[in-house]
Amino acid sequence: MSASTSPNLIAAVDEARQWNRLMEMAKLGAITGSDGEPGVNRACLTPLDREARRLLISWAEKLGLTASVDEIGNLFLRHEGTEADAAPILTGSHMDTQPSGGRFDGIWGVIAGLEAVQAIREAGIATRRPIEVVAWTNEEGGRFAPGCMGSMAYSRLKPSTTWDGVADPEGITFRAALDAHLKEEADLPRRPLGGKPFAYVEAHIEQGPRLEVEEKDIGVVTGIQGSRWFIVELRGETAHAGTAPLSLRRDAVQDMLRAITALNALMTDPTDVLRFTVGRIEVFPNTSNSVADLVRFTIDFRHPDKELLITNGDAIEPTIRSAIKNCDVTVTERFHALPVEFDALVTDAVEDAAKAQGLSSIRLPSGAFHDAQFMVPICPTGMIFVPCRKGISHNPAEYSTSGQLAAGARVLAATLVELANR
Ligand code: HGY
Ligand code: MN
Ligand code: MN
Repeated sequence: MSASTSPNLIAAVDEARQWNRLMEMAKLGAITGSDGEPGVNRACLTPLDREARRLLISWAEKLGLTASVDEIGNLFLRHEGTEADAAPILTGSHMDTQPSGGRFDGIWGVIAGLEAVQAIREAGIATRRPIEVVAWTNEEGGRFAPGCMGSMAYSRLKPSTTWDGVADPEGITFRAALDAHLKEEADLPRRPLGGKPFAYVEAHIEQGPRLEVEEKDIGVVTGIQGSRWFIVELRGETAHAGTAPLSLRRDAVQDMLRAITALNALMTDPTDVLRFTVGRIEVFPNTSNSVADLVRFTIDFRHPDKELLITNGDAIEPTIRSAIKNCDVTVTERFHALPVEFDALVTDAVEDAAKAQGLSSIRLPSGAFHDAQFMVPICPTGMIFVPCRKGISHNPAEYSTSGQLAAGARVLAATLVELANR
């Protein structure tokens, strides 16, 4: 029997401890959804975010893990292996949430990483490679767009200064928020940006309905679909709602409607695979009796097929330009993540771990993006999904049971041991 299937490893994963930590974390930014469900609003680089990180560090340091932070705020909690300079196994996810977020998206992957490492240590299992639990900066892209800034910088896809000028709705720039954050965490050891992990495994709730519908315990994630984000700005002319003739108006709201109607036609997909969302609209001056002279709206476009992601994504700007009548328009792409396939080294290890523990599993792609998307170019990468109720996420009603989450943490623990001894 290999260490990764040892019963004392599986038994050392503590369902209640993991659940209690999740519920502790959920108090930091707790909100109540419209249907009374307990959710979380904990934006990145805020005092709440730092409070959550300190709580995580306190649990990790009690275990003997060492904390460090890189220049974009990614937080690492390191478990030493028998070979200190062997390439580490990385596991983790994000701690920031959507404004109307749930108690499990992202944070479970970080807590599961800690739970898995604690179980490995309590089971007395030596791993050749170090294991690092990571909490990535700004995965959600809610406060500062786009998402995945921490993992994009870590994997050297983009310099960590790329987003310095991005401002949040209050006008605070990412750079200002990050500098304040790093100052507050100046007591934590600083580590250079980047690294060369041997493998990366991320545990996450599915955020879709398949595992629940098909009554499967574990999702062996095969890859992630592509995502492209755009911001569209329409500039017209404000005027009096009671006196300005419609024929003379340069109404930014009317042109926005023309643009979105044309985009809906472009993005029509009878197979319902394509994802197209206008999630945020800003209107200025935003009064009922003045014509809008500025509208800013976001586009979140996703598809698993690279060609279609490119062609339809590239058609967005020309489609808008030909649909509008009176405004000037700028279309800026803010996020461009191509579809990725995960590495068999990790997907097979996940599937074998589930099988060895008598857990049912299916292979499936992820509709949501994750930091794992940006780890693919630098090391073998994979993900573990657990079911979530009705596939609901980015919503306070997001829910997975402590048993489902414990099963995920057990598969993660076994996968980490397997990879750490490769
Ligand atoms: O938007 C996403 O796919 C991720 O959940 N942040
Ligand atoms: Mn997530
Ligand atoms: Mn999310």
